[in-house]
Amino acid sequence: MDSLIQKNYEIAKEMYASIGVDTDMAIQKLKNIPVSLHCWQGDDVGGYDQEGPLTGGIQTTGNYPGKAATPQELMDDIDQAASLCPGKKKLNLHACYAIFEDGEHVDRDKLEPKHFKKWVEFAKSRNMGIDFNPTFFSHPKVKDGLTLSSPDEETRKFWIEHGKACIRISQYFAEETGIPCVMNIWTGDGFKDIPADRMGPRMRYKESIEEILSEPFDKNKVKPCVESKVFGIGVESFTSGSAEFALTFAATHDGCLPLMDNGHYHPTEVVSDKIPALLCFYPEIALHITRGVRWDSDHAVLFDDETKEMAKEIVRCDALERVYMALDFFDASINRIAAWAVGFRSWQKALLSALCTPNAALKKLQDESKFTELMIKQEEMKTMPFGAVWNQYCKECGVASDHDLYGKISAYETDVLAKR
Ligand SMILES: [Mn+2]
Repeated sequence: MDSLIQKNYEIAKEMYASIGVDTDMAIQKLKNIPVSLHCWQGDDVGGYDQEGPLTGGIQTTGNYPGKAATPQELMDDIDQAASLCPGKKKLNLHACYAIFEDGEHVDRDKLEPKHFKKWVEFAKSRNMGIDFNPTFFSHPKVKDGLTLSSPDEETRKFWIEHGKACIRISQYFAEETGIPCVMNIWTGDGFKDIPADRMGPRMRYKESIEEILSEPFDKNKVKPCVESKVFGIGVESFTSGSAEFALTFAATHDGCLPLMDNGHYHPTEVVSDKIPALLCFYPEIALHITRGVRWDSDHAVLFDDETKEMAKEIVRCDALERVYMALDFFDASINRIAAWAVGFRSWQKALLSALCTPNAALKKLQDESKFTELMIKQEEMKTMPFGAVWNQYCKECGVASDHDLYGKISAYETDVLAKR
């Protein structure tokens, strides 16, 4: 198989060279681009700090056996998933994944770096940076579906303190790993039915985030983001953190980045088109890469047209250093390791495919209004031997080919997951 991959790659390399693409360079480049792997695919967004249901208008569907039930199981599963993913990884944690020891337990407003020490050890020994997310859901102090935009002062205060604690923890992650920590603020705050006041909750949300960001931090180490959402389950009519709210907040607050999750827009909107629009104004932006099916269903990312288009925009805008890329999905209806691996690999494929595209030549055709030629050239790209380049990349990274992926996942399921 190895010699077949090599032979195929040599031919593919020549074919790409004929259209001005250096596939060796594309492969080398992709090896150093970090993509954040989200811990919450492994246990259906469960976490360890409370026993209640998943709230915040999000839902994990399915009950595939073998879910990670402890921090150790989750770490083992992340290791297994990472071993199947080519390329550079970062670890993405939610605050609800705090690891308490010796019977200690603190509420979310009192979280400290020490509660994430084990995760830091895990990440450091694997040369991974850490991204972080305050958890503004799945908690008894979410009052009537509201947190940072609640009219109840005590509720709002609690969640502000949680946000501030998370800034301190993010700074700790950056200092320990030597890699900046992207800290994303998202709440499911909103209303099921038509509100009588839309501005009130948004003003409170704005002031709450401002209070969180008043916690001192080093802007080179902590990258706070605001993530918007159009609706959630039980939050169909209004969200405090709408697209306009989040974008404008980031635009008007120094050091704050907008974060776009491609499951968080009306189904016919595409984030690929929003990426270059934001890059005209923001020095840096952040992404949550997912696959929504009719709604924010958080299916595992596939190598589909919109995924490819998003990667193309990042690459052809020469913005790989300006876009923080993280995965965000949770499918419990399939093997969770497979969900992670297929999702991560699909995004890697999309990036590699974008790096194997003669972007400058295609742009030139557009600028010269040669639209017939542009259409034909863009169609030609679709049948180039990309699979051969992908197989070579996986081989160089020492991970399974697509052909061997299921066997590896199946073996881990038999040896580990089935015994839980
Ligand atoms: Mn998201």
